[in-house]
Amino acid sequence: MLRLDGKVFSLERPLLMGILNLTPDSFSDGGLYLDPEKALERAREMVAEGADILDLGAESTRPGADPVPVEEEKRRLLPVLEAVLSLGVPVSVDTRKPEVAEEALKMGAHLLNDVTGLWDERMVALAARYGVPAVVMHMPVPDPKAMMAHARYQDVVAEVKAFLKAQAEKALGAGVPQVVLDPGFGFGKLLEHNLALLRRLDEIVALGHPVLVGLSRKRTIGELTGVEDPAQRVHGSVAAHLFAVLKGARILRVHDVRAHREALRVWEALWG
Ligand code: HH2
Repeated sequence: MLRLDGKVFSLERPLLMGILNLTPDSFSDGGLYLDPEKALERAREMVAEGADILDLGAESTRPGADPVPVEEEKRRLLPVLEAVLSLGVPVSVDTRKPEVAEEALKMGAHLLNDVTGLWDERMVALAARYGVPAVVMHMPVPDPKAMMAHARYQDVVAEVKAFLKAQAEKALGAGVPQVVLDPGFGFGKLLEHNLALLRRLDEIVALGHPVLVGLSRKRTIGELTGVEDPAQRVHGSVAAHLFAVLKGARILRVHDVRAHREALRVWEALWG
């Protein structure tokens, strides 16, 4: 189960985390939601389409992305966060900066999504102090600019699993109430690594924490389908995510909430 915002999600049914990128340069939707009005409209739409959680990010972490200064990230994020917190669904904040995370948690964000796997000890301390669960995601180095140069593994599943286990234990030992594990698809990983992680996702699920996957519109989907435009990669994304659910994933981080909600309805009817 997952406790968020005073609610308990049993995780018998997978949850959909709707992505809201408040950036000019995200790989699939950069610039669409820079205007706070448009961002709020999209947040409302995702809730209506069936999002269980909203994930707000104001810095692209695509391969090679330039870092965004703290003040700029806060300027993009905080006004929209305030409005989205009133929509009645749990809100996650996607940031790797403790200064941004602290402001967001003070305002009432319910989940900390740090793509660096809580590399900075201050992130662990913040999740513990504010009593919120944290997503522990794998990336080989905590730097989107440099990560693809580190896409070298002997056994990617074993290495990712060992990292997640160690970071989860550290966080829980420091008082973080719960962790969600994420293999970090595309973060310092090539197609072969992403496929191995998906095929053997059950090995990460076996660590005993809820598992989140984020393959939405990513390059892996483009490579498998031949679809160049990330915004058109919805069908491949749904297929990959349903496979992840079969392997035990319980949270899907997606741009296309409606398509995933419809797919999950069919899936759930079949599985009972
Ligand atoms: N992927 C992205 C960003 N945050 N967080 C988690 N936990 N897992 C992911 O796989 C993940 C993530 C990248 O996707 P997106 O936010 O659409 O793009 P960008 O980083 O360009 O804004």
